Amino acid sequence: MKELENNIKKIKDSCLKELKKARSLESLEEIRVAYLGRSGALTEIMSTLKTLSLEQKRTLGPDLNELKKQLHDAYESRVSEFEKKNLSSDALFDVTAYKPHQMHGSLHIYTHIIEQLTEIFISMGYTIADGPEMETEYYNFTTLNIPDDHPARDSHDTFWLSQPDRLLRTHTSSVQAHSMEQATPPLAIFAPGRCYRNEATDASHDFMFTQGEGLFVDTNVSMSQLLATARTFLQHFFGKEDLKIRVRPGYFPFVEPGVEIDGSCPFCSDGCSVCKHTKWIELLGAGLVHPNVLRANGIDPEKYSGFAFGFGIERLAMIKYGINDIRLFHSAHIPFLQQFA
Ligand code: FA5
Repeated sequence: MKELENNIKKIKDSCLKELKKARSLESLEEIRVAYLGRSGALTEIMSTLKTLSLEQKRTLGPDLNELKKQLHDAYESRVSEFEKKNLSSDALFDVTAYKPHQMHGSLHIYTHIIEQLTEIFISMGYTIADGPEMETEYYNFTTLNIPDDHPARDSHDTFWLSQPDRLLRTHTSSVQAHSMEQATPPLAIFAPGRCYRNEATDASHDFMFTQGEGLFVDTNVSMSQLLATARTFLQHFFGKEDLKIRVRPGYFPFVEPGVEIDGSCPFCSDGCSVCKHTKWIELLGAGLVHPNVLRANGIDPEKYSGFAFGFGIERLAMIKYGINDIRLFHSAHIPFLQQFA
């Protein structure tokens, strides 16, 4: 009898303790089954009552019934605590709540600019091309008539990767060879994309920036076609029909002759701060595709010729929108970005 009473006390204490410690409705249910369920500890003890004497039954019977009720009440009260808690967290979530100054996401200026550029080139019959940002020396330099020992390699401040013969492309001119490999002339591609140079950053230089590259290869391609294309593109981009261009000699190993193309300042006719009072702004590097580049990509330079041009996309956007620091582009500076929403 004494042992039975001890067991009953143990069951009571451990059940109440476990109910108190329970952290979920699931564990409460497990405790209920373990003590009050059909083969639970308390139920089993109750079933031994029948083996006791009448007098013992009279003493223990009501006690066990009282304990059963007590444990059941303790269980119910913990369940309702959990239910209340869940209800109150649901109540905090009001799907109809309206937050008056909610911030809206918007397209990034890169997306806007690249869309503008691609639309212009598509309207001129160009295809949009893409190439890898992690390049080989071959596509970034060698096939572009920049052999191993060429000094132009130094001017590109290359990020070399730890994998052999892998680098982050320094310009989108690397897409030229990929495109020529995939198609036979005539071909007209425009390739916008990210480039990397291991340079100190300042208001007009970044270590990561974007360029746009144009390439046109056909029979009898001439400098006048290049200039007409450049002018048409710049007039559309700046929304200025009377924008003029001027050409200066320039050197890029993959074009011959090479030129730098300036545009007349889209904001003034007699000098302003944008053009540094010169009335002209440097906009594109360009030229006729070097015969070595055509040859390296399986195109006969006796039969075909081409032109190529390239420019910094941020620099064009900075001129168009009066942005004074290139680092703002990937600064995640919300007030800056919202201006282009
Ligand atoms: C080139 O990269 C040539 N591939 C362009 C080209 C293509 C010439 C086809 C001829 C024919 P350059 O190194 O000058 O050229 O870079 C072109 C433009 O990229 C620059 O005028 C500038 O607008 C932009 N650019 C270059 N370096 C940076 C930099 N660190 N940060 C931001 N923009 C840059």
